[in-house]
Amino acid sequence: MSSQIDHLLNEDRRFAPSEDFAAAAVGTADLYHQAATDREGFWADRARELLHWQTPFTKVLDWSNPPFATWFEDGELNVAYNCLDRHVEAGNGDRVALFWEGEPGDERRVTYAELTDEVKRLANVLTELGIGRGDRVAVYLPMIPEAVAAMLAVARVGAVHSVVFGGFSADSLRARIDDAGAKLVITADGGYRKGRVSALKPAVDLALADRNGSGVQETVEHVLVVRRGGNDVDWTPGRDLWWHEVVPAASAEHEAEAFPAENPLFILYTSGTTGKPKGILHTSGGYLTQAAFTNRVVHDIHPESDVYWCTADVGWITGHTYVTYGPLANGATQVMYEGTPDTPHPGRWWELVEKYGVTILYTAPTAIRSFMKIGRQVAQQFDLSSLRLLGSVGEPINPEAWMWYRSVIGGDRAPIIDTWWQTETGAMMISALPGVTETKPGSAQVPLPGITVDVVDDAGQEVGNGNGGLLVITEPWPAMLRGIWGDPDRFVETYWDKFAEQGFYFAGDGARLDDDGDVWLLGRVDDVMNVSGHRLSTAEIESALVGNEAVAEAAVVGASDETTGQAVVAFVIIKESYLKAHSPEGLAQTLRAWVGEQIGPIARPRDVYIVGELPKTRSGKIMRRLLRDVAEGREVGDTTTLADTAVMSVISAQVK
Ligand code: 6R9
Repeated sequence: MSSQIDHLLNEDRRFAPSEDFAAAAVGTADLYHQAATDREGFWADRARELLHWQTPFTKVLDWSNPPFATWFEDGELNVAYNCLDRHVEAGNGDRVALFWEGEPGDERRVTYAELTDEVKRLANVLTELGIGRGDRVAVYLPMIPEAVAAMLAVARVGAVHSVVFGGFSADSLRARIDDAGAKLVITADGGYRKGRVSALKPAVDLALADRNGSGVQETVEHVLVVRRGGNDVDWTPGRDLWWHEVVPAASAEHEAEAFPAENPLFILYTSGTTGKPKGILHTSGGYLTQAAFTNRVVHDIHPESDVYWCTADVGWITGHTYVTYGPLANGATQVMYEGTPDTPHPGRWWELVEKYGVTILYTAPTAIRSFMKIGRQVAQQFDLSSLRLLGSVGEPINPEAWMWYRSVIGGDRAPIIDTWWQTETGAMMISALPGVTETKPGSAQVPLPGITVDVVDDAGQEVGNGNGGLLVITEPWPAMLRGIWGDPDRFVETYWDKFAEQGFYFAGDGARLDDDGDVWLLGRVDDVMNVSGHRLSTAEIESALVGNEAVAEAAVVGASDETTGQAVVAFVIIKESYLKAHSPEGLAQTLRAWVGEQIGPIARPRDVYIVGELPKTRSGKIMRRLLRDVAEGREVGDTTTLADTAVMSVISAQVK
């Protein structure tokens, strides 16, 4: 990492916004001044200005019982009303909410009036199915308008959604359904991926397959199925319902009830340092305020004229905040694309930018790097001149990728915002304001107005400009997670115990402050990997590996990878009993596929190395640092704390 830091420190290119951009920008320097003078008052103003409250709040932040915060506690609102009805009531019902494009090229234009109508009908269906305030609904859908409608309808009736990424396996889905105790699953027969239909319903059927004797009480009563892929599906009468049969038949009259600001809005599972994913809990008023505010000022949304496109799947936090909630709360028009970037041809994204006249593009560094790899001529076949702002999220963006993005995609004209945040923070925390900040390639730069962060050492002391340490958030923020579903102790332990004395939130990221005090993110400091902008835990993949009959022990590391940022590399010890009865040939491939089936294709290791031993300390802790050296082809670092110092040369030889 030190060569990376040196490299970043030598980065002295600067890009100021153009005068025209700055003059028209929604976010102005004034916001920083307001927030610095009265932080809570600043957020209260944003909440009033950006949202409709059925009952206005009188309290802003309650931090009397840290780390459990409440924001706008005595206010009441309906999240779906804020994202839909009020735009229709304001006369913007004909505005396109979604320019949806299916992977095979089919298209749907969904206006605000149409989306509102669909959500009202679905809300009535949910009520008929017994879903009400506080009930959990799992959503397991492809990137189709129904995914957005499902989230909003669940929110509209005061229930809680748990969106599970469609690329996750039946096992992962089951774990999430069980943890949340979902009563309903909303899914599709299948969706298009890489040129063919990828089925979803069978995974739901498998997840809900008879669990008698498993000790798990089945909570799911119904499965609502969207027809998208047209693939054959099994059907459980009484449990399964077709969306196209029940939703259009339901009434389009639905009054949006007011719910308290702290009513839970969603649970979203993310990887932590243990094997069990954490259900991050978000609530309504504070979350929606910060989602709408950051989308408005960082993405510089002008709802009347912009065509915005966030390429994230709604299965991730970026899709929650910057596909569903932020842009719809702001009444923006957006593009939603079902498929993969290279199907049916490698220029598909750029074709969509040209076709819809996309003005704002928000995507991940891994995508930019893979476009870099195929060469600029692919993107340059399309007219990208509509783009006026580019965004990045999910992992550090290296200066080369930043410069390529700026010049090839942005025509050296569009500012780039590099936005740091997490599932837990709910919305952006550190980012330039595109009309204000002079940007630096590779740095996320400054906390947003109303957000306070710092970089500290292990003891919680400020490191000061020019130094590196751990990123912390020093004051509560409106969209902060309210807990981990069902596990308040883990919430405190994971994020707050490390700096309990100072009351800081520990983000799990390393960071450095440059001489101007700007923040440079340096990646995770825990056992969480970031593969193509997706968080994966080493422990989760290790536990999948040892679940295979052949594996005795496994250690997983994230090794740096040119395209995906990090790649999963596994070191496994095979059981002797297995080797007596089977040949080890092809086993590495089998184990790669196994992990893909257990967790999902994104977790499939790039490499599986079969080794005789793993490097352990005297207390039995696996030294992943040394394995990372091997995986990255470096000379192995200090081995003196190993119980057996010879083990690394054996492993290195076995890997070669
Ligand atoms: C939004 C999202 C969070 C982790 C986070 C950090 C990394 C996200 C980043 C970034 C550097 C950025 N991360 N944005 N690192 N620069 N602009 O990605 O949420 O999936 O929970 O991941 O991603 O390591 O801690 P999530």
